[in-house]
Amino acid sequence: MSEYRGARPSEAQRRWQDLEMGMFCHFGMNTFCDQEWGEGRDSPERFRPTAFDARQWVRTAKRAGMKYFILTAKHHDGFCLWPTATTDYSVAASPWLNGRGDVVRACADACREEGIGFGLYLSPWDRHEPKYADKAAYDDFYAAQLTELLTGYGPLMEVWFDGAGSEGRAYDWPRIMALVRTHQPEALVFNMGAPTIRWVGNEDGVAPYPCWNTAEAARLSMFTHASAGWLDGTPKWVPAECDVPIREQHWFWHPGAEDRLHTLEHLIDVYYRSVGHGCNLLLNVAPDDRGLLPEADARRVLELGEEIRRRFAVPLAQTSGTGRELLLELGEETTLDHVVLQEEIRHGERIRSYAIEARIDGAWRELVRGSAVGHKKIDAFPPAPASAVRLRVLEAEGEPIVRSLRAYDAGTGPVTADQRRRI
Ligand code: FUL
Repeated sequence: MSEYRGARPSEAQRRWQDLEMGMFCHFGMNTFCDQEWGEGRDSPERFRPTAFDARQWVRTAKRAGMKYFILTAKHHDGFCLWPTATTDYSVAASPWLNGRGDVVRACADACREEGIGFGLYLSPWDRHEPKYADKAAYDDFYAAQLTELLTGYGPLMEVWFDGAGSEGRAYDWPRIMALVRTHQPEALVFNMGAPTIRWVGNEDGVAPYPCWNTAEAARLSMFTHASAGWLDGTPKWVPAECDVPIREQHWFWHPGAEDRLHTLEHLIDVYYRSVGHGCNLLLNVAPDDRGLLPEADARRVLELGEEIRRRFAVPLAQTSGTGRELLLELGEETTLDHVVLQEEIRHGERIRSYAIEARIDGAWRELVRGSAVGHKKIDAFPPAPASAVRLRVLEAEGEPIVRSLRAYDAGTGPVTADQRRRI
């Protein structure tokens, strides 16, 4: 058998991959101006949430099964959600709490109380700051902002660098990465600089299949096919994160746009094609101008969590093991419609192709075939009455090490040909 020579995750990456689902939270000046990309000219006067409650955001995330929460501390419009010393374009200049509020602090506290991970998004592109035109001056400015965030709010689990608007612009990445390493060595770095996680390449929340954890590059933004500039020719373990807003193409809240709220069915499909393809899902649920998650959005994300639990909390049976074949006896013949596979990724992603078979009336029948497993692969198929399930690894690099093979009867009914194609 060949030896596994591929990449392996760091401890921090492994922990992050186990989190599987996070909530993205776009909140800021845009929330009050019915826009997605402010130009940085809206007055801080407009930032006035009337019932701000970050606990409601974070509790909802937690109840929905999200294990981390990422806030836009500064979006492209340059408005800072914390009272920064770097600019007066921040919450400190707003009427909210007489300028004494701090959205970043409120979210950090709520995440700590609820016991979920906290991450921050700090847009490199800044449409407000005049220094943006002067590369060296802006690099200092950005480093100062990042330092405030890295040092003032406790442990950060992820730092999100958004490439949008930065196409063709160079920042001082060695300095930025040194700051992250010094102040938050455990934080995962999203897609720019020296990333430890990568963008999946679309804003639909879905990963292609296979989506290997090992990659050399990722797309920088929706506005270019260029990679983020970290391509150095060496394949690395950089798992993908799939981000998507719960309202179609609205990262920020807009009045009267409830009709864009994705259906539960759509979100479940997104889950299968993100987490079910071994990636993390970062689902954006945007607070409204009261500073609360809208009731309908909160309800929908809770329904999603509930449905995921309903389908996958209790397996019919499970096993783990090494080698090319793994048998899972189900005892009595029972109906199954899903198999969930996980590799022990601390040893890398070794499986290259596999088949899942079911013992039906004493004979083995193939249910599905796949390639990548990695952190997780969810396979759904038409309900089959079986007395056992068998994993057959068809191709592998090194000895396959399966963390778990689980069979489920999720009662989802027949799977359409279209769903099968997309699995
Ligand atoms: C994009 C941004 O331009 C959007 O406004 C949003 O923040 C999304 C997550 O990333 O690149």
